[in-house]
Amino acid sequence: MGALISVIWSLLIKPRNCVRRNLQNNPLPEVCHLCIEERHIAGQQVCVVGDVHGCIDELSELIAEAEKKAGHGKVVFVFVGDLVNRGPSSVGVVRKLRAMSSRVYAVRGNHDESAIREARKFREDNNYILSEKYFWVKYIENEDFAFLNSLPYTISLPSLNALVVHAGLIPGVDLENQILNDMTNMRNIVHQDDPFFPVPVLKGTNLHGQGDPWVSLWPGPQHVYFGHDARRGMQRARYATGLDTGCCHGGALTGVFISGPCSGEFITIPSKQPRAHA
Ligand SMILES: [Mn+2]
Repeated sequence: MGALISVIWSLLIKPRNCVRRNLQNNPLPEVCHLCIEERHIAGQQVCVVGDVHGCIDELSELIAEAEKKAGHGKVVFVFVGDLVNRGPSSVGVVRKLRAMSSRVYAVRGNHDESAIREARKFREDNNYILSEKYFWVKYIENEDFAFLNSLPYTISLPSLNALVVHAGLIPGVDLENQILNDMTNMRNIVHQDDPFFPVPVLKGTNLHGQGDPWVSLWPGPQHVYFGHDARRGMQRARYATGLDTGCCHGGALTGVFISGPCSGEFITIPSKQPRAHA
């Protein structure tokens, strides 16, 4: 019976969920869901870092602080995305992370996705008019562009039972069948009645006023580390940790160790950016 329901479910739901393109029409990365095996992080401590948004000084401080705790060259950093836009140096952040390549992983956020779109359009047509928010994409090199394009939608670390995504995930849906735009944008989940299915379908939304925080419905057992929700700020649920503490709005840049002797330790770098008006 379970198998039958699952087949019917996949026929009815999967074709709709299986969105193989993002809303920005960007090419998909070679790997949408990256898996970091235990051997890739052997002898290292993993530190997951919240939304950087071009805040290069705070990023440098956080990296230095993490290496002070765990040892120089002994930290693998995993970023929850939104590396760029808003802060003082998106190009600087991309270059710094590229320079640390073998010890840096990142998922893509909605700002990375839209920056890829703008960079792509500008590179196709140098007369393309960039809005002020994206002026910086004029200055990226081919390697910077390739770095942004390579960002996956999720990173899993099975040996740590951890999963990293920018915005959120719909419970009960395989990674391969998550909607790309949800993973970069959702904050809440709404329950939508579906005439073809006996129980309401869960849908992601980025609107704060609708539905429930997705974290409140995430059942584990994987622990999800995410960003994208500066308004809710630090979120610490049993199976999810939200790390967007609004660095670009004058808050802080937050990182947390998820392995090794420093496991569970947070690093908080106060922002140097002006406090945003509410
Ligand atoms: Mn975001």
